[in-house]
Amino acid sequence: MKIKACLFDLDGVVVDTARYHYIAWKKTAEDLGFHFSENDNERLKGVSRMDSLNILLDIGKISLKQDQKELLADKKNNLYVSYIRQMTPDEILPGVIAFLDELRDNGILIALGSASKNAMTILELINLTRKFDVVIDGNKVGKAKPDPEVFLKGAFELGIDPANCLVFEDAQAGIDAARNAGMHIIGIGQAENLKNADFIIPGFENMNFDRLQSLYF
Ligand code: B16
Ligand code: MG
Repeated sequence: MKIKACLFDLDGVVVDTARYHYIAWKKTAEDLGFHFSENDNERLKGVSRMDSLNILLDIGKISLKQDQKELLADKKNNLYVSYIRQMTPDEILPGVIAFLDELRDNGILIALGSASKNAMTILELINLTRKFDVVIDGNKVGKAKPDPEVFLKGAFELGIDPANCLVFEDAQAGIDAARNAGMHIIGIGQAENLKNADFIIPGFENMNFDRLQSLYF
């Protein structure tokens, strides 16, 4: 059997937290005196908090010292956390719960591999923590995607060879990270935005264990 574990990204795969990130970054940019568009926000998907701030400052053509950047990143995060505090299980993307349950019923191990330092808070709020055997988030890794660390740690903690792991990712940085980890990859979203995945699906509504078997087993 080729696939023994599935690793899920969080933002854009399990839930759509990108919109909360966007309003918090938009406010941060406006406080600095420039506009930050939804299109600009696409560049931040899957990217760590500090790397996101660096991209934002680059767009606004602003240069700041490290300590100022840390204060700004904290401020943005406080705003973001105030938004996600209202999240409920209704925000889990369609088909996700059924697919996770089917994987478990078929003996496939499940991990979360997210760049977010807020991943545990989000999983608790949407009542999904217990569906994951292992959670690797932004607090557990030193190197951001596209470095493979987040997924390699997940595979290691599950005790599964990376070659038997399948990653679900919505961001190019995450697909590159999974590829760098030597794993199989299904991209979530539009093919034109995602390069180098094995397959692309729009979401989990039509995804099930039979389809997975037909693709990989
Ligand atoms: P935080 P993922 C990523 O989540 C988001 O896509 C990205 O926009 C965000 O900057 C990053 O988490 C860090 O999030 O500020 O909460 O630590 O897609 O890797 O689940
Ligand atoms: Mg993502």
